This record gives sequence, C-alpha cells and structure tokens, in this order.
Amino acid sequence: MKLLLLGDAHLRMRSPAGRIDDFFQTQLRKFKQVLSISEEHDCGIVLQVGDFFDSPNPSNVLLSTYIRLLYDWVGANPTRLIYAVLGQHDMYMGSTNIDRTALYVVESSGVLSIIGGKWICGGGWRLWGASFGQSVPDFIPNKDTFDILVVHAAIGYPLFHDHKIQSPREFLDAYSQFDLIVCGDYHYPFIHHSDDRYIINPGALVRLSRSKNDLAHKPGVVVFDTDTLEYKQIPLEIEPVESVFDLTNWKNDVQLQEKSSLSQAFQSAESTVNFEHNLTNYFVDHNTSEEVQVVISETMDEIGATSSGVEQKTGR
Ligand SMILES: [Mn+2]
Repeated sequence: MKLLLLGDAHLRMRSPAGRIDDFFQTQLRKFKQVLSISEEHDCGIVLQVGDFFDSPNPSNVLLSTYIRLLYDWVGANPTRLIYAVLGQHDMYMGSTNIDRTALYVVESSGVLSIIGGKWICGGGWRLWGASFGQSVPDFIPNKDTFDILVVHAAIGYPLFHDHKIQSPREFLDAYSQFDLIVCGDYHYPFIHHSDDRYIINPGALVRLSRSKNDLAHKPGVVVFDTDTLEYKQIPLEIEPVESVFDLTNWKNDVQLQEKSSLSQAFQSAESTVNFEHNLTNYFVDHNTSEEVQVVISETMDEIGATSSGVEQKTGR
C-alpha cells in the first residue's frame, strides 16, 4: 500500500505577516499539487498530521473550497480517503471537544476521516491516531500487521536555545509497537529509522513566517510504500522566498528577526499551556466579578472550549 504523507497544512484565508503573494491561492495551488502527486504515485490514502486548518473556525469560503476539492478527488475514485488527526490549531484552545471544529465539519462531509485511539483496519495494516494532547494508543504488537501511528506532538530537533523537544529517535524507541510513525506540529521535515521502523515528518505545506527556519524550508510531501518500506520525498513547486515574502530590510533588521523567532518560540510554548487553568488564575489575580466569569465560561461552553461537557468525539 502506498501512502502520501502530508504535514501541517495551516489552511487559512488571510496571509500571514510578511507574505506578499495571494496566500489563499498559493495554498490552494499547493494542495492541488499534493492531490496530483497522490494520483501520480497511486496513493489511495493520504495521511495528514494535524493543523489541517490554521484555526478551528475558518471562514465558510475556505471550508467549502476544501470540501469541494476533496469531494472531487474522492468522487473520482471512491476508495480514496484522507485520514487526519487534530493539531492544536484545529482545536478550541486545546479542547478535545471536536464536534464544533471545522475539521469535524470536513469529516461530516465524508471526504476525510479523523483517526482516534481505536484503529482503523485495512488488509494487513492498522492505522492509529493521537491528536494534539492525546496519549498514544498502547497495544500488544502484532507482527502480522503493519501498524501506523499519526500523531501531532512536539517531536523534532531544537530550534532555539533551550528548546525542549523530544527527538525523533527517542519517540521511535518509546513507541515500539508501531512500524511507521508519521508526525506533525514541528514544521520541518525529517526521516529517521531504526532497522525497519520509521518516523517521518513530511514538513509543513507552507512557509508561514520570516523566521530563519521558515525561509530555508522547502515544502514537500513523502510517499511511503508499506510493502517495500521504500519512501520518496517529493518537493512541491514553490516560488523563491523573495517573491512571496517582503524581505525589505529584513537581513539588517535584527528586531524583526527576533520578533519572528520569539513568535516561533511562543507557538511552541503555547502547546503546553492550559488555557482554562490560566484563565482561572487570572480571575483570582484580578478579582474578576462573578458576572463576568459566568459570561466567559458560558461562551467557552458554547464554542466547545472547555475540557468537560460534550463527549469527546475522537477515538472512534
Ligand atoms: Mn503547526
């Protein structure tokens, strides 16, 4: 079976700071390229590592554009499907209540399947998922099945001083029940293997910032054959950084560069923050009136941002 591995996509309407191209169109073009590559290489299954969207509630224009695109792709060959987990960007402040998220709408349209803690089975292979913040499914390995994990978690190589991140090797060793681990969250590609077991991050679909790492990033996808364990990194056609980013004074502007790496650091730190916990602390520190607290918690319930309440929908 051939899989197409797709990294963090961060589909969004508005251009990130510093992008001077029509970002929506650029991203759409790239996504179409990904689907074409899946056809060329005969990959019936696309595995997407989370952060499919840049936010849990993108505009209807964005949502319908991608549902239609995938609908046509699946319609041309109904055995095709995209499997995905949720990244923190797909969720409301890390909440595992996914039924109000855009990715759940995409799943409900039948063109994508969210993978949870229980496996989805094919002939001779099993697919498991761990969305952001979820624990990795534990099971007794079966040597007759090829077990695949798709996970959104901080795995990679340090990007800045004191960056605490689990290395691909550590992660691969820690979860030896899997033959292939496909991961996202970290935006830069890597492939690491230990004997016949692989951990792969295909890298983000887009360059989102003017950080040093993003400017050097070459978006691409990975085609992986589970029968032969052969893989191929396929670069996407992209424009040179100078055509898509405003780099005027960039090289001399240390402040701007620092700001960009700081925002990268913050994005990473954000992944360990518990919003509800911080909010409660804020209420205490600022003597917030009960009336205001009620309004805020009702709003959070309404958007599905609280960790209690609606039953968790992943894990099917
Ligand atoms: Mn991401």
